[in-house]
Amino acid sequence: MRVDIVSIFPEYFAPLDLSLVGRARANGTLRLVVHDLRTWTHDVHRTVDDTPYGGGPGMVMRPEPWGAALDALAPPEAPPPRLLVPSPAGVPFTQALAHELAAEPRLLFACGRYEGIDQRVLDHAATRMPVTEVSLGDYVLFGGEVAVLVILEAMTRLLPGVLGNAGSLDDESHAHGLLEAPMYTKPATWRDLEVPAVLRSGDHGRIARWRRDEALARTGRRRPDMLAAIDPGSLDKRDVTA
Ligand code: 6GU
Repeated sequence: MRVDIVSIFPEYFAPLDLSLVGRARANGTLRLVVHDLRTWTHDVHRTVDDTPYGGGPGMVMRPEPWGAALDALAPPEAPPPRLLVPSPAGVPFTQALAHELAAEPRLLFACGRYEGIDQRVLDHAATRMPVTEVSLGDYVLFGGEVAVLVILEAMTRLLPGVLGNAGSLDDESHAHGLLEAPMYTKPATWRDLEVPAVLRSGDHGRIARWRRDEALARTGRRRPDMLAAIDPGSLDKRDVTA
């Protein structure tokens, strides 16, 4: 997959050289290029923002540098990328959206700062390519850079060949609309705390049943919204949701 990122803080993306995202880049699974928005400014101050029409606090990103950046990175004659714009006003980022993005051939992230990007940039881009404004959750960040790190990490681990044990995608939290059951490793006793005996029983049927019950109970306690959204047809009669 090819990914371009445009930001006024390209240094924010240094962590993308580390860990499994770094390995996906090194082996070519993920072709990622970070661009400085100020490349597309032409004044001596390399201005990217201005005061909002209609008044109000803060600054808005001017359309000209963004227009030039998108023209350069998504030229009208080439197959368009999917444009992602992190914003607290976007649609919620979910595991389902991460799967969607992992299946795209090309993504382009436009990181806004301040009060956001002049809306005409997104309206114009939408005449050329699919545009999705995406939010991490109900809180406000200074800008989209950290959101892009989060989105890329969630997406990269879904790319074919990135996870050594692809089975780990199967049980994890959010894979089936439930939170994952607690996990344990050796030693069996630590500071007088025991690993649940069922997990040491070798009885794979009982273990699966225990994990399913724990996942349901934990989801009910922590995320009643997720439990309420489960298709009742996906529950079986042994499922207890206490
Ligand atoms: Cl994607 N961007 C910003 N600036 N703030 C956010 C966000 C994104 N998601 C939650 N808060």
